[in-house]
Formats: sequence, C-alpha cells, structure tokens
Amino acid sequence: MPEIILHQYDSSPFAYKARLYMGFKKLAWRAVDIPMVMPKPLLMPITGGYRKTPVMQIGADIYFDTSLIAAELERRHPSPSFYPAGGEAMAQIFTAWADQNLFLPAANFSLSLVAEKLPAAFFEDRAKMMNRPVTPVEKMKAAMPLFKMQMCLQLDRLSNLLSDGRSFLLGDKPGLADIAVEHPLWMAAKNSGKRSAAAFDPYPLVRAWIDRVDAIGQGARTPMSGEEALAVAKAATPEAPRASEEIEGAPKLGSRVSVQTEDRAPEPVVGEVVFVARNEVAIRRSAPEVGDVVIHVPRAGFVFRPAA
Ligand SMILES: N[C@@H](CCC(=O)N[C@@H](CS)C(=O)NCC(=O)O)C(=O)O
Repeated sequence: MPEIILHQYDSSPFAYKARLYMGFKKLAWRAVDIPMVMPKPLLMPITGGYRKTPVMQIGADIYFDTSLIAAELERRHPSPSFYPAGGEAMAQIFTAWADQNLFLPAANFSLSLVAEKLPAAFFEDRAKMMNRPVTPVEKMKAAMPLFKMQMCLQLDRLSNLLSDGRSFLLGDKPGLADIAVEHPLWMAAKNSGKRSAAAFDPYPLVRAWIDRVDAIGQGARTPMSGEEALAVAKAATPEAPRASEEIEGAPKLGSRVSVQTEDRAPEPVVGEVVFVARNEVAIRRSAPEVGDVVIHVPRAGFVFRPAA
C-alpha cells in the first residue's frame, strides 16, 4: 500500500488532530510541511485549490478534512478502532461540538497569548480567507480575557463530564471523541503554560485528560518534500472507486461539479464525480504536476455545484 502522506504544519491544531490519528492507529507516515499562509504552490496541484490544513494523500488519492481523514483511516486500519464501545455517533456529536463551540474561543485565546510573535502576514492571510478586516495585534491581546472566558464556559462542561472519574470522554478507552475535543485545547494549553493566563488551573480534571490524550502520540513520522509528494501522486494510479450509494440530493455519478467549503470561499475544486456515499463524494481531476488524482471530500461542510 502506498505511504500515508500528511500535508501539514506543526502549529496547526487540525494537523495535530490528524497526527494524533496516526498515533492512535500506530501508523508510520510522511510529513510534508506546507506554509501556514497562502501561497502554497506545491499543495495547489495536489488539491486543485483547497488550501486548508491538513490534507491526506495516499498515492493518487487525496482526502480533505479531518472528519473524512478519520473515516478513511478507520476503513483502511480498523484496529484499534476510533470508536470503542461503538461510539461512532457520539464521536461525531463531540466533533461537531468541538468544531463549532470550542475551536474558535480556544484558538482565539491561544493566538491572543502569542499574537505579538506572529508575522503580520498571518493575520492578513486569515482576514482574507475569512473575508473580514485584519484584526490589529493590540485588539487581539486586549480581547484575551473575553476569549479565555468563552473557552472556560466550555471547559466547565468537560470538567463536569470527567467528574465521575472516567479517563476518557466515552469511558475507559480513548477514541476519536477525545482527539476531536482535545485538539483545540492542545494549543491553548501549550501557549498558556505557567503564565498568569493559565486558563486550565481551575480545571485539573481537564488538564489531566489533555495529558492522557497527548500521550496517544503521533505515530512514526518521517519528512517528505513537497516535490516528492507531487512525484508520488504522478507515479500512482487512483484506487478504483468502490460501489456508490443512491443518495437523494447528492451529486450524480459522472457529472462535473465544483466543490467549496461551506464556511468560506476559496478557489473551488472542479472534477468529475466518481464515487458517492453517505459521508463522501469523490471527484477525479488532473493536472500536469500530478496526472490523474481522485479527491475525496466529506459531504458535510462542503457545497457541491454543477460545473461546466
Ligand atoms: N474542517 C477542517 C478545518 C481545517 C482548518 O481550518 N485548518 C486550519 C489550520 S488549524 C486552516 O486550514 N487554516 C488555514 C491554512 O492552514 O491555510 C478539518 O477538519 O480539516
């Protein structure tokens, strides 16, 4: 089987989430370090326009979004399962809560602690990506107590859940729910450290759980250059698509579609639909740098439109 390649950068919490997947499944993988901001010239031929972090590549098959990356790893490497005691639906509910309620306060809090150390290009890039004005560093720093309070409202909930003595969110064994909820807090816990801003001090149960999740580790990582990843895609043939499911409202097999994230409007990715399932649509596209590739996209969180 071709190697698992993660296009990622180390400070990204969503990339950290995918690295924990590798640790959980005890996998060897290759890390291609990509820039934190646009342009990402060696990633664009792989994704066809999608810029978010991380992206998983296996040969000429490309996977967007940590939700689909988890599903694909579970399919290819079922043991140990991300869903101890069958908690797949619970893991998805925890993931949605973490992404929608926890990620932004925790990310804002983390950034407010180190804003003066980040390059102006970072804030300019994110403002452009989110289609809003650039946040001045002083404003970001002044808002730290507000971000902290917003994050702590969610930490209260986690602390309540852990107060019955359980080691992990769904019981005695770790699973995807833990990884999905911990990744926004990893950066916050790291950045707050022992400063007076240490937001986690009132939450010893959460702090200890964060350490247990971090102990899952990040698998066996070796670096790969972006150029090598392009060559891997070019030399490989995408896997033959599995049998599709009939799903009302999903894009039609064989049609051309453009794909964009629901929340923002980066360049759409255009290709021909080759696979449709409950949680995934796959499209084939080609580019001179990579030849034919199949892009796997989760249905949730993405918009599919007919394309010429
Ligand atoms: N829903 C996506 C979210 C990924 C995401 O927002 N990642 C951040 C980095 S933590 C990002 O893409 N930032 C912009 C960039 O890296 O260019 C996922 O689960 O993979």
